[in-house]
Amino acid sequence: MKKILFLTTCITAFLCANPGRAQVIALHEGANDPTSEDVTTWSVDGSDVTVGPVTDDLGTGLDAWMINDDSNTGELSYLYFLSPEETTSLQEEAWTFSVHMRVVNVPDSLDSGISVRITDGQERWQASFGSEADGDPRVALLDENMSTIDIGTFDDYGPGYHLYEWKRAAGGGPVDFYVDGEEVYSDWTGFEYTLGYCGWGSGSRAATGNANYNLVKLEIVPEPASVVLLAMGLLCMSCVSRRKQ
Ligand SMILES: [Ca+2]
Ligand SMILES: [Ca+2]
Repeated sequence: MKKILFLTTCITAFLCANPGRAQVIALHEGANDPTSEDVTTWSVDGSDVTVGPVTDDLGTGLDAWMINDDSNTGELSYLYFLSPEETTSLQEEAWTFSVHMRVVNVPDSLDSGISVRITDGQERWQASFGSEADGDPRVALLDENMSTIDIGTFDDYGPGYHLYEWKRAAGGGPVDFYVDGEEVYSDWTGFEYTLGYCGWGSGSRAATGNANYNLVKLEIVPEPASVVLLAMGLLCMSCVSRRKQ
């Protein structure tokens, strides 16, 4: 029984010290050039778009990487292609894809001039961004038929940086979409797609858009539930064992 109690104590202590240990799969940070970052080397897809570092953007203290598609001929995105193991992880485990960015032009028509997408080799969840005249962001998600989902407006959100998050629970299923920590669209089914990757930038030659990306991060977020259940089970066993003595 002492061994079980010791194990339970160790697991509980570990959980307290490591709540939800995450595994980062892809990362862009600040004004780093995406083609030469520490964690992830992003590949460039496209051309004829102005890109470059931005420091202390609007005096916010935030650094970013600018992707300014201002032509009807150019398009450029940064892509990270998942390994087979990472693709399987995205299909089976819980993950979050986070993008902290601002739409620069006001207003900016809502189209694929600013496009962010994530796929798990089976489904693709794609969002496009624009802005209203007063700077509030505009967001469009594509459904399983590649039609635009109306997720409402973001009045009073204002110009500047916002955190957009794609969150999926373990075991597959739909994605929930968050803006600044608030769940704004639930049970999002993406469209069928067989390549595993995440990408951000301009996804259209015809469309235009300018965005500054402070953060792009894809991470596996282990759900602590299974470990908690194990700890609880061990705790129960130790209690039963104690009663028997
Ligand atoms: Ca374009
Ligand atoms: Ca646009």
